[in-house]
Amino acid sequence: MQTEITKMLGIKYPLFQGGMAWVSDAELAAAVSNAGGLGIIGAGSARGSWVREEIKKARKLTTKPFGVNIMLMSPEVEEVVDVVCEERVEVVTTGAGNPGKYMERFARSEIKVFPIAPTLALARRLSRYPIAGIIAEGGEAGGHVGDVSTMVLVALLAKEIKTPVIAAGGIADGRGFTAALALGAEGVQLGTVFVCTQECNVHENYKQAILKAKERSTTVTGKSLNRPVRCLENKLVKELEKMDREGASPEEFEKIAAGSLREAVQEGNLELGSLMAGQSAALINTIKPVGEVIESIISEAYETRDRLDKFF
Ligand code: TUI
Repeated sequence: MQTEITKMLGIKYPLFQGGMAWVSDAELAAAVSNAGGLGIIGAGSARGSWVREEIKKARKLTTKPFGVNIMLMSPEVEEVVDVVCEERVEVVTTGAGNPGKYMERFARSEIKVFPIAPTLALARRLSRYPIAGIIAEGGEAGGHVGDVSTMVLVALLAKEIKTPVIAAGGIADGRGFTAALALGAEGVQLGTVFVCTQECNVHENYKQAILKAKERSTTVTGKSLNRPVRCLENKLVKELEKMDREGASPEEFEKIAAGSLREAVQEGNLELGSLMAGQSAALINTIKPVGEVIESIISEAYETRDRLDKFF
Protein backbone atom coordinates (compact mmCIF):
# COMPACT_ATOMS: atom_id res chain seq x y z
CA MET A 1 0.00 0.00 0.00
CA GLN A 2 1.48 3.32 -1.08
CA THR A 3 0.09 6.85 -0.86
CA GLU A 4 1.65 10.30 -0.56
CA ILE A 5 1.41 9.87 3.22
CA THR A 6 3.15 6.48 3.49
CA LYS A 7 5.95 7.84 1.30
CA MET A 8 6.29 11.13 3.17
CA LEU A 9 6.38 9.56 6.64
CA GLY A 10 7.91 6.19 5.83
CA ILE A 11 5.03 4.28 7.41
CA LYS A 12 3.38 1.04 6.31
CA TYR A 13 -0.26 2.19 6.25
CA PRO A 14 -1.68 5.71 5.72
CA LEU A 15 -3.55 5.54 9.00
CA PHE A 16 -3.28 8.08 11.83
CA GLN A 17 -4.55 7.51 15.35
CA GLY A 18 -6.30 10.68 16.51
CA GLY A 19 -4.56 12.51 19.35
CA MET A 20 -7.32 12.28 21.93
CA ALA A 21 -7.04 14.33 25.13
CA TRP A 22 -6.62 12.15 28.26
CA VAL A 23 -6.77 9.03 26.04
CA SER A 24 -3.84 8.98 23.62
CA ASP A 25 -0.77 8.36 25.76
CA ALA A 26 2.66 6.99 24.82
CA GLU A 27 1.49 3.40 25.12
CA LEU A 28 -1.39 3.75 22.66
CA ALA A 29 0.64 5.89 20.24
CA ALA A 30 3.58 3.47 20.24
CA ALA A 31 1.25 0.49 19.70
CA VAL A 32 -0.23 2.18 16.63
CA SER A 33 3.18 3.13 15.23
CA ASN A 34 4.49 -0.40 15.83
CA ALA A 35 1.46 -1.76 13.95
CA GLY A 36 2.30 0.30 10.86
CA GLY A 37 0.18 3.42 11.37
CA LEU A 38 1.07 6.79 12.88
CA GLY A 39 0.50 6.92 16.64
CA ILE A 40 -0.23 10.35 18.07
CA ILE A 41 0.07 11.51 21.68
CA GLY A 42 -2.82 13.79 22.65
CA ALA A 43 -1.55 16.80 24.59
CA GLY A 44 -5.10 17.98 25.42
CA SER A 45 -4.83 20.46 28.29
CA ALA A 46 -1.81 18.73 29.85
CA ARG A 47 1.34 20.54 30.96
CA GLY A 48 4.41 20.55 28.73
CA SER A 49 6.23 18.33 31.25
CA TRP A 50 3.63 15.55 30.81
CA VAL A 51 3.96 15.78 27.02
CA ARG A 52 7.76 15.54 27.28
CA GLU A 53 7.51 12.44 29.49
CA GLU A 54 5.14 10.75 27.04
CA ILE A 55 7.42 11.56 24.09
CA LYS A 56 10.34 9.98 25.96
CA LYS A 57 8.25 6.91 26.86
CA ALA A 58 7.07 6.51 23.28
CA ARG A 59 10.67 6.64 22.04
CA LYS A 60 11.46 3.72 24.34
CA LEU A 61 8.45 1.75 23.07
CA THR A 62 8.92 2.28 19.34
CA THR A 63 11.59 3.18 16.81
CA LYS A 64 8.89 4.17 14.30
CA PRO A 65 7.70 7.75 13.72
CA PHE A 66 4.89 9.14 15.87
CA GLY A 67 3.24 12.50 16.44
CA VAL A 68 1.79 14.85 19.04
CA ASN A 69 -1.60 16.52 18.77
CA ILE A 70 -1.70 20.06 20.11
CA MET A 71 -5.10 21.25 21.32
CA LEU A 72 -4.89 24.96 20.56
CA MET A 73 -7.50 25.99 23.16
CA SER A 74 -5.28 24.62 25.93
CA PRO A 75 -3.93 27.15 28.44
CA GLU A 76 -0.63 25.23 28.23
CA VAL A 77 -0.28 25.57 24.45
CA GLU A 78 2.88 27.75 24.48
CA GLU A 79 4.71 25.31 26.73
CA VAL A 80 3.57 22.31 24.65
CA VAL A 81 4.77 23.97 21.42
CA ASP A 82 8.19 24.53 23.04
CA VAL A 83 8.37 20.87 24.12
CA VAL A 84 7.49 19.37 20.73
CA CYS A 85 10.02 21.69 19.06
CA GLU A 86 12.76 20.84 21.57
CA GLU A 87 12.03 17.14 21.27
CA ARG A 88 11.76 17.42 17.48
CA VAL A 89 8.85 15.06 17.10
CA GLU A 90 8.28 13.84 13.56
CA VAL A 91 4.70 15.05 13.19
CA VAL A 92 2.40 17.58 14.86
CA THR A 93 -1.33 17.70 14.34
CA THR A 94 -3.29 20.67 15.64
CA GLY A 95 -6.96 20.96 16.57
CA ALA A 96 -9.52 23.35 17.97
CA GLY A 97 -8.01 26.48 16.41
CA ASN A 98 -5.69 28.05 13.86
CA PRO A 99 -2.00 27.12 14.40
CA GLY A 100 -0.74 30.03 12.22
CA LYS A 101 1.27 31.80 14.87
CA TYR A 102 3.26 28.66 15.73
CA MET A 103 4.10 27.64 12.17
CA GLU A 104 7.47 29.36 12.06
CA ARG A 105 8.63 27.58 15.22
CA PHE A 106 7.50 24.21 13.85
CA ALA A 107 9.32 24.90 10.57
CA ARG A 108 12.55 25.77 12.38
CA SER A 109 12.40 22.36 14.13
CA GLU A 110 11.62 20.64 10.82
CA ILE A 111 8.35 19.24 12.14
CA LYS A 112 5.75 18.06 9.65
CA VAL A 113 2.50 19.82 10.51
CA PHE A 114 -0.99 18.50 9.75
CA PRO A 115 -3.61 20.96 10.99
CA ILE A 116 -7.19 19.77 11.42
CA ALA A 117 -9.78 21.68 9.41
CA PRO A 118 -13.54 21.27 9.85
CA THR A 119 -14.34 23.57 6.88
CA LEU A 120 -13.00 24.37 3.41
CA ALA A 121 -12.72 28.04 4.43
CA LEU A 122 -10.25 27.22 7.21
CA ALA A 123 -8.39 24.74 4.97
CA ARG A 124 -7.86 27.52 2.42
CA ARG A 125 -6.41 29.85 5.08
CA LEU A 126 -4.15 27.07 6.41
CA SER A 127 -2.88 26.26 2.93
CA ARG A 128 -0.90 29.50 2.95
CA TYR A 129 1.43 28.02 5.58
CA PRO A 130 4.10 25.39 4.88
CA ILE A 131 1.95 22.44 5.99
CA ALA A 132 2.72 18.79 5.20
CA GLY A 133 -0.94 17.91 4.79
CA ILE A 134 -4.34 18.68 6.19
CA ILE A 135 -6.78 16.61 8.21
CA ALA A 136 -10.37 17.03 6.99
CA GLU A 137 -12.43 16.18 10.05
CA GLY A 138 -16.16 15.77 9.44
CA GLY A 139 -18.91 16.31 11.97
CA GLU A 140 -19.28 12.56 12.61
CA ALA A 141 -16.09 12.70 14.69
CA GLY A 142 -16.02 12.67 18.48
CA GLY A 143 -15.06 15.50 20.80
CA HIS A 144 -14.79 19.08 19.51
CA VAL A 145 -16.38 18.98 16.04
CA GLY A 146 -17.49 20.97 13.04
CA ASP A 147 -20.83 20.39 11.32
CA VAL A 148 -19.88 19.48 7.74
CA SER A 149 -20.10 15.75 7.00
CA THR A 150 -16.92 13.81 6.23
CA MET A 151 -18.34 12.80 2.83
CA VAL A 152 -18.68 16.42 1.68
CA LEU A 153 -15.66 17.89 3.49
CA VAL A 154 -13.14 15.36 2.17
CA ALA A 155 -14.46 15.67 -1.39
CA LEU A 156 -14.18 19.48 -1.23
CA LEU A 157 -10.69 19.56 0.26
CA ALA A 158 -9.26 16.79 -1.90
CA LYS A 159 -10.45 18.63 -5.01
CA GLU A 160 -8.97 21.99 -4.11
CA ILE A 161 -6.19 21.73 -1.52
CA LYS A 162 -2.76 20.99 -2.96
CA THR A 163 -1.29 19.15 0.05
CA PRO A 164 -2.37 15.58 0.89
CA VAL A 165 -5.70 15.28 2.68
CA ILE A 166 -6.29 12.91 5.60
CA ALA A 167 -9.94 12.01 6.15
CA ALA A 168 -11.33 11.86 9.69
CA GLY A 169 -14.75 11.45 11.28
CA GLY A 170 -16.97 8.39 11.03
CA ILE A 171 -14.27 5.97 9.89
CA ALA A 172 -13.73 2.76 11.87
CA ASP A 173 -13.36 -0.03 9.33
CA GLY A 174 -11.92 -0.97 5.95
CA ARG A 175 -14.98 0.13 4.00
CA GLY A 176 -14.70 3.62 5.50
CA PHE A 177 -10.96 3.59 4.82
CA THR A 178 -11.49 2.76 1.13
CA ALA A 179 -14.36 5.26 0.84
CA ALA A 180 -12.04 8.01 2.13
CA LEU A 181 -9.39 7.15 -0.47
CA ALA A 182 -12.13 7.07 -3.12
CA LEU A 183 -13.05 10.65 -2.16
CA GLY A 184 -9.49 11.73 -2.83
CA ALA A 185 -7.85 11.39 0.59
CA GLU A 186 -4.27 10.07 0.84
CA GLY A 187 -4.88 8.70 4.33
CA VAL A 188 -7.30 8.45 7.24
CA GLN A 189 -7.37 9.34 10.92
CA LEU A 190 -9.31 7.18 13.39
CA GLY A 191 -10.05 7.95 17.00
CA THR A 192 -13.00 6.16 18.60
CA VAL A 193 -11.98 2.72 17.32
CA PHE A 194 -8.64 3.03 19.16
CA VAL A 195 -10.40 3.74 22.47
CA CYS A 196 -11.69 0.16 22.25
CA THR A 197 -8.26 -1.49 22.17
CA GLN A 198 -6.35 -3.46 24.77
CA GLU A 199 -3.48 -0.98 24.76
CA CYS A 200 -5.76 1.99 25.47
CA ASN A 201 -5.59 2.97 29.14
CA VAL A 202 -9.11 4.40 29.55
CA HIS A 203 -11.52 3.03 32.16
CA GLU A 204 -13.25 -0.21 31.12
CA ASN A 205 -16.68 1.46 31.54
CA TYR A 206 -15.80 3.96 28.79
CA LYS A 207 -14.85 1.15 26.37
CA GLN A 208 -18.05 -0.78 27.18
CA ALA A 209 -20.19 2.34 26.62
CA ILE A 210 -18.73 2.69 23.11
CA LEU A 211 -19.34 -1.00 22.36
CA LYS A 212 -23.01 -0.58 23.32
CA ALA A 213 -23.54 2.58 21.24
CA LYS A 214 -25.93 2.65 18.29
CA GLU A 215 -25.91 5.13 15.41
CA ARG A 216 -27.89 7.78 17.33
CA SER A 217 -26.21 7.34 20.71
CA THR A 218 -24.02 10.44 20.37
CA THR A 219 -25.11 14.10 20.39
CA VAL A 220 -23.45 17.46 20.05
CA THR A 221 -23.75 19.89 22.95
CA GLY A 222 -22.24 23.33 23.47
CA LYS A 223 -23.47 24.75 20.15
CA SER A 224 -24.87 27.85 21.88
CA LEU A 225 -21.32 28.65 23.04
CA ASN A 226 -19.74 27.92 19.68
CA ARG A 227 -17.89 25.03 21.33
CA PRO A 228 -19.65 21.97 19.92
CA VAL A 229 -18.61 18.65 21.44
CA ARG A 230 -19.87 15.20 20.39
CA CYS A 231 -20.33 12.69 23.23
CA LEU A 232 -22.33 9.61 24.13
CA GLU A 233 -25.66 10.59 25.68
CA ASN A 234 -25.89 10.46 29.46
CA LYS A 235 -27.02 12.56 32.42
CA LEU A 236 -24.27 15.16 31.82
CA VAL A 237 -25.30 15.56 28.18
CA LYS A 238 -28.99 16.00 29.12
CA GLU A 239 -27.97 18.75 31.53
CA LEU A 240 -25.78 20.45 28.89
CA GLU A 241 -28.60 20.21 26.31
CA LYS A 242 -30.90 22.00 28.73
CA MET A 243 -28.27 24.71 29.21
CA ASP A 244 -27.89 25.05 25.42
CA ARG A 245 -31.68 25.59 25.13
CA GLU A 246 -31.71 28.10 27.97
CA GLY A 247 -28.67 29.99 26.67
CA ALA A 248 -26.54 29.44 29.76
CA SER A 249 -23.31 31.43 30.18
CA PRO A 250 -19.84 29.98 29.47
CA GLU A 251 -19.19 30.04 33.25
CA GLU A 252 -22.29 27.93 33.92
CA PHE A 253 -21.19 25.40 31.28
CA GLU A 254 -17.68 25.37 32.69
CA LYS A 255 -19.03 24.59 36.17
CA ILE A 256 -20.43 21.21 35.10
CA ALA A 257 -18.20 20.39 32.14
CA ALA A 258 -14.84 21.08 33.83
CA GLY A 259 -13.06 17.87 34.61
CA SER A 260 -15.80 15.75 33.03
CA LEU A 261 -13.52 14.23 30.36
CA ARG A 262 -11.03 13.10 33.01
CA GLU A 263 -13.98 11.79 35.03
CA ALA A 264 -15.04 9.62 32.05
CA VAL A 265 -11.57 8.44 31.06
CA GLN A 266 -10.02 7.76 34.46
CA GLU A 267 -12.98 7.15 36.81
CA GLY A 268 -15.34 5.55 34.28
CA ASN A 269 -18.15 7.84 35.43
CA LEU A 270 -20.94 6.92 32.99
CA GLU A 271 -23.43 9.47 34.30
CA LEU A 272 -21.42 12.65 34.77
CA GLY A 273 -18.35 11.94 32.64
CA SER A 274 -17.94 13.43 29.18
CA LEU A 275 -17.84 10.24 27.09
CA MET A 276 -16.46 11.81 23.92
CA ALA A 277 -17.02 9.48 20.95
CA GLY A 278 -17.73 9.71 17.25
CA GLN A 279 -20.71 8.29 15.37
CA SER A 280 -18.45 5.41 14.33
CA ALA A 281 -19.01 4.02 17.86
CA ALA A 282 -21.96 2.20 16.27
CA LEU A 283 -19.51 0.25 14.09
CA ILE A 284 -17.34 -0.99 16.97
CA ASN A 285 -18.28 -4.29 18.62
CA THR A 286 -15.20 -5.74 20.28
CA ILE A 287 -12.09 -4.80 22.21
CA LYS A 288 -9.02 -6.00 20.34
CA PRO A 289 -5.28 -5.40 20.36
CA VAL A 290 -4.24 -2.39 18.23
CA GLY A 291 -2.40 -4.64 15.75
CA GLU A 292 -5.54 -6.69 15.08
CA VAL A 293 -7.67 -3.57 14.63
CA ILE A 294 -5.29 -2.18 12.03
CA GLU A 295 -4.76 -5.46 10.19
CA SER A 296 -8.53 -6.06 9.95
CA ILE A 297 -9.10 -2.53 8.63
CA ILE A 298 -6.43 -3.04 5.98
CA SER A 299 -7.63 -6.48 4.91
CA GLU A 300 -11.23 -5.23 4.68
CA ALA A 301 -9.94 -2.30 2.60
CA TYR A 302 -8.45 -4.72 0.06
CA GLU A 303 -11.69 -6.77 0.03
CA THR A 304 -13.63 -3.56 -0.58
CA ARG A 305 -11.38 -2.59 -3.47
CA ASP A 306 -11.93 -6.02 -5.03
CA ARG A 307 -15.69 -5.75 -4.54
CA LEU A 308 -15.71 -2.33 -6.23
CA ASP A 309 -13.58 -3.64 -9.06
CA LYS A 310 -16.48 -5.87 -10.15
CA PHE A 311 -18.74 -2.84 -10.60
CA PHE A 312 -16.59 -1.08 -13.17
O1 TUI B 1 -9.80 19.11 18.42
C1 TUI B 1 -10.56 18.27 18.03
N1 TUI B 1 -11.29 17.51 18.89
C2 TUI B 1 -11.22 17.60 20.25
S1 TUI B 1 -10.24 18.64 21.14
C3 TUI B 1 -10.87 18.03 22.55
S2 TUI B 1 -10.35 18.59 24.10
C4 TUI B 1 -11.67 19.48 24.62
N2 TUI B 1 -12.01 19.31 25.87
C5 TUI B 1 -13.04 19.97 26.39
C6 TUI B 1 -13.80 20.84 25.61
C7 TUI B 1 -13.47 21.01 24.31
C8 TUI B 1 -12.38 20.31 23.80
C9 TUI B 1 -11.78 17.08 22.28
N3 TUI B 1 -11.96 16.86 21.00
N4 TUI B 1 -10.74 18.02 16.73
C10 TUI B 1 -10.11 18.81 15.74
C11 TUI B 1 -10.96 19.93 15.37
N5 TUI B 1 -10.52 21.13 15.21
N6 TUI B 1 -12.28 19.90 15.20
C12 TUI B 1 -12.68 21.16 14.87
C13 TUI B 1 -11.54 21.93 14.90
C14 TUI B 1 -11.36 23.31 14.62
C15 TUI B 1 -12.32 24.27 14.95
C16 TUI B 1 -12.08 25.60 14.68
C17 TUI B 1 -10.18 23.73 14.02
C18 TUI B 1 -9.95 25.02 13.77
C19 TUI B 1 -10.90 25.96 14.08
O2 TUI B 1 -10.55 27.23 13.78
C20 TUI B 1 -11.34 28.30 14.12
C21 TUI B 1 -10.56 29.50 13.66
O3 TUI B 1 -10.86 29.96 12.56
O4 TUI B 1 -9.62 29.86 14.35
